[in-house]
Order: sequence, then structure tokens, then C-alpha cells
Amino acid sequence: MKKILITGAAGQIGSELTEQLRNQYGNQNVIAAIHSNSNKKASITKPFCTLDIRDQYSLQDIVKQYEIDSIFHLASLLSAKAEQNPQLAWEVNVNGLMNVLEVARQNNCGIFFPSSIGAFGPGTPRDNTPQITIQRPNNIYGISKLSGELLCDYYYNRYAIDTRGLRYPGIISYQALPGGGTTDYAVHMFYAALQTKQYDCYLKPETRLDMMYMPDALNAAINLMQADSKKLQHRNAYNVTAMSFTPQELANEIKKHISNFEVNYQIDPTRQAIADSWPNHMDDSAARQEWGWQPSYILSSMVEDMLQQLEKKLNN
Ligand code: AKB
Repeated sequence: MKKILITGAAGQIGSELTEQLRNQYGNQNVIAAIHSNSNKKASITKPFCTLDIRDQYSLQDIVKQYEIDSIFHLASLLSAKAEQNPQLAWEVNVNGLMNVLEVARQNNCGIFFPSSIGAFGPGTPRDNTPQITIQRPNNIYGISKLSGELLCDYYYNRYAIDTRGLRYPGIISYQALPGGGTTDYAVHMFYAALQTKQYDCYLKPETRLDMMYMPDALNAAINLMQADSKKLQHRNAYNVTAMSFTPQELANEIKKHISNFEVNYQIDPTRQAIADSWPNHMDDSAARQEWGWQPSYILSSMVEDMLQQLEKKLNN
């Protein structure tokens, strides 16, 4: 990787990935693409450009102008937001990815594509979910992510485009907020614990899902993109996880630090149905074996660090 483009660079993962890649590859070599309507334009540092991922011609211009050879394609609607507008979700998540793949084919770029635990469905085994298994998602986000995995396979097999992907679990971070996801509760709970000491959770207390702390999510993407291509048997997309917990278990861990924190449950049927169709815990042994995936944070160390970092951020 010499010249990198990050789409969705103002998002939860994109903003921190931009920073980390700039530290490794140099500021001038990492171009942040943000949506023209983004309210974060003022805080994005150069070099950056505005891009609607549905516009293939603008993407082509940007890739040519900056002589891009690698694209981290993070622009996407998350699960709950996608369910509110399925047509837009298809345009952004599937047609947007097609644009990236086509431009990558014409300019010989490598691609990182984030799939998700959402690419599974209610028929998938929920415990120790295998790398290769039944995938029949029943919401538009899952359908778009599964389509993305298949499109990436297709461009690799048909055109030898170096596509690589991960099935991300819920991502927990303190810098940019997630927006429109089902796992967002896990981030919101920390803000509430520090600010109001009370949180109304929209998922049931026993809803178990895979999760990961942001430093591990960033390392996973970068390590996969730096891995030896010949070793990648399951390139699109690898199961990766770091921990698996329920809202109640997260609340209990936070209470070890903030004893008067209270959580109530007011279930949102849409997000609960989405979460109920996702795995409890994925088997990520293929990622461990093929490119050395190894997370650093478990639940207790993540909660401790999150509370410290978020408290500092809120005090500033
Ligand atoms: C979401 O909740 O939609 C995302 C995901 C797990 O893909 N965080």
C-alpha cells in the first residue's frame, strides 16, 4: 500500500483508521473521503475530498488524481438505519461497493471491505458460528453485506482484484460515535454511565453479541491488508471477534467502576429482531491461522480503558 483512499472517513471506524494509517504511511499518502453532507467537514484534516459513493465518476477522478492503489471502503449505512430506508441502503451499500470494485478494476487497486456479523441470519448456528456456514440474512443490511462478500469474491476470481474483508462485530470506541447500528447501545451505555448514571437499553438484557474495542478493529483491518495474499484462503470475509457479552454483563462490568449506574430496558422491536438474527459468538480461527489475528482487549480491559478515555474526553 502506497497511496490509500478511505471512504466513510468521518465515521466511527473511518475517522480513527485515517489517523492510524496516516501515522504509518504518512499524512500525504492517506486521503480521507467524506460525504458532502457530513457535519464533520470542519474537523477533517487534509488531504481530504468530498464524495458520494453512489457517484462512480467522482470516485474515478479521485482515484486518478491521487494515484490511489488501495481503498478502505467504509462508507455504509448501518443495520437499524438501513432498515428505515432499504432502497437507500441498497444504493449505498451495494451499488456503492460496485462503484468501488469497478474503479479498483480499472486502476488496479486493492480493496478492504468491512462485512459484519449482520451477514449471517436466523438459520445460522449461533454459537461458535463457523467461517463457512448458512447465510440467509433477513434484513436489508445483512443482505447488502452478504452481497458485498460475494461481489468481492467475484472481482477477485474474475478480475484478480485484491479484495479482502472482515466480518466485524459491534465496535466500541470513544472518539466518533457510531450511527444507526444495532450494537450502538454498547457505546451509548458508557456515555450514560459517566454523564447521567442511567441508561435505557433498547435490547433485552440477555441479548448476546460479539464485540470488539476499536484498537483491535483498526489492527485487524491493517494487518489483513498487509498480510501475504497467498495465505488468504477465506479473503472475503473473515470472522473476527474479541469478546461476546450481553447488555446486562456490560452494565455489571461498568458498575464495578461506577456503582450507582442503573440500566433499564425499553425494547425497540426492530433492533431486537435484528440482534436476534445475529450470532452469539463467532469462530474466528480461520483469521487466527491464515494471517495471525489476535485481539488485545477482553471485556474487563476494554471497559477500564473506555471509562478512562471517555472521562478525559468529556472533561475536555
Ligand atoms: C450494526 O450494529 O449495524 C453494526 C454491525 C454489527 O455491523 N455495528
